Amino acid sequence: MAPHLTVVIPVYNEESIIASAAEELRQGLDARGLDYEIIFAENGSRDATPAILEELCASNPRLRWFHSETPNYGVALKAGILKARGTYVICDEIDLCDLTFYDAALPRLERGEADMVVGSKAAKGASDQRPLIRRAATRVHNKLLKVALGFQGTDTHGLKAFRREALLPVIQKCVVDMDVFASEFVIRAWREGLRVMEIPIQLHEKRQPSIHLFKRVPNVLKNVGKLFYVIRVRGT
Ligand SMILES: Nc1nc2c(ncn2[C@@H]2O[C@H](COP(=O)(O)OP(=O)(O)OP(=O)(O)O)[C@@H](O)[C@H]2O)c(=O)[nH]1
Ligand SMILES: [Mg+2]
Repeated sequence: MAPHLTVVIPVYNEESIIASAAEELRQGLDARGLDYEIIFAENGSRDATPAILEELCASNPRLRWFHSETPNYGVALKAGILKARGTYVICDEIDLCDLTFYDAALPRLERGEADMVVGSKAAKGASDQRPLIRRAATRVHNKLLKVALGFQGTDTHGLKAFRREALLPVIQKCVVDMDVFASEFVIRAWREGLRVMEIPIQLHEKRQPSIHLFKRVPNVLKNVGKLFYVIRVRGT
C-alpha cells in the first residue's frame, strides 16, 4: 500500500548524526500519526553510514535505503524521488530534519493550494543561522539562477514538499546532477506552470556543512551553464 508521505533524504558520510537524526524524525512522524516511509539515498560514503543505515532499516519496515559507489547529491536525490511511493514527497537533509516545515507544507499540499512547497532560507521571514560565507553563497547562487535561467524565487536548495504525481513529469526532464539538480527541479516546476509556493524556514543545522564550499563551485558553474544551454538556447 502506498504511504501518504515519503521522506527522501540524501546522505553522505553522516555517521556522527544519522542514527539520532533518523530516530528524532521517526518519533516526530509517529507522533503526528502519519502513514509514511523514509528513504535514505546514500552514495559514496566511506564511513560507517551504510552499516548504520542497514541496521536502522532492518529494524523498522518504514525505513529504506539504497547505495551506489560514487558520491553525487543530485543522483541520490533523483533516484530517491523515483523510488518514492507516497502521495506526497518531502525532500529533507539529515542535518535539518525540522518537522516545522512538514507541519507547514503538508496541509498546503493536502488542501490543493500548491503542487510544490519550497522551504526558503532566504525569503522574507526566514532565519538562517549558517556562517556569513554560506549565506552569501546562497544569495550569489540565486542571483546566478535568476540571470541565467529567469528564476523568480529566493531558494532552490534544501527543503521541498510536493505532490508526487504532479512532479514526476518534471523530474523526467531534468538533465543535471550534483548540487544543481535541486535547482533544476524547482526551476522546471516554475517554468512548467506548476503551482510552486515558497515558505520561509528557520534554518538550524545539526552540524557544520560537510563539503567544502569552494570545491563545489566549478561543478555548479558547469551545470548552470549546461542548464542555460538546454533550457534557454535549445528550449527543452
Ligand atoms: N547521497 C549523497 N548525499 C549527500 C552528498 N553530499 C551531501 N549529501 C547530503 O545532503 C544533505 C545536505 O548536505 P550538507 O553537507 O549539509 O550540504 P549544505 O552545505 O548544507 O547544502 P546547502 O543547503 O546548499 O547549504 C545531507 O543530508 C548530506 O548527507 C552526496 O554526495 N551524496
Ligand atoms: Mg547542511
